Order: sequence, then structure tokens, then C-alpha cells
Amino acid sequence: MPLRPMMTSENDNGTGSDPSILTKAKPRTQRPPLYKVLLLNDDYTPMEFVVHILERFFGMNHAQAFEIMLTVHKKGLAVVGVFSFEVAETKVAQVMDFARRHQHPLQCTMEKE
Ligand code: TYC
Repeated sequence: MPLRPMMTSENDNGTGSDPSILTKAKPRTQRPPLYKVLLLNDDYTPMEFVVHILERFFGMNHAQAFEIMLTVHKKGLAVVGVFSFEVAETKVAQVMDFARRHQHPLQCTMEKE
């Protein structure tokens, strides 16, 4: 005579019918936090210089770079990319250093997403 498999009360990993006994352990993977890199408008940095920055450090084509530059110019700032902490920090440093070496007051910052 065939026997129906019986659910035991122990260690069914939460798949049994009594929720008070065990709850299934959800595998929780931790994603690293992401950081937005922001470019700020100013009255002095030439538009073409900003376009060049966006092409050089953020891998944009000319049309994308021009569009984002115009957004910053009109709105005061724009997110130019989202990265891990280390990559965002490097991008900000590269932009700030490049602008400073060319004596433009361009500002670039990062914030947690
Ligand atoms: N406002 C600048 C100008 O009129 C252009 C500019 C755009 C400057 C974006 C900074 O992040 C910036 N020359």
C-alpha cells in the first residue's frame, strides 16, 4: 500500500504548512550603493569645454554631450552618470583637475543615489 510522504515538523525550510515553525531564509545579496555624478553650471566655462569633458570622461558622443551640456546650462545642473563610489570619485577628480588646469571654474560633485 503506497504511503503518502509526511511533512515532519522539523527542518522543512519553511515550505510546510505551519508558518510558526520555520520561515524560509531568503538569500539576500547586497548591491553596492551607487553615486550620481553631477555637473554644475557657471557663467564662465565655455560650452565647448563642457562638451569636451562629457565626451572625454563620460564616453558620450558629440550630440549626447551637447544635449547634456545644454541641460546643465539651462537648469543649473544635471546628472552625467551613475557609478560605484570609487569610479564616481575618480570621475569627479578627473573633471575637477582638467577644469582647474585649464583655469575654468567648472564644478563637478557626487551624491549617493
Ligand atoms: N553657462 C556656461 C556658458 O554660458 C556653459 C556651461 C555649461 C558651463 C555647463 C558649465 O557645467 C556647465 N558659457
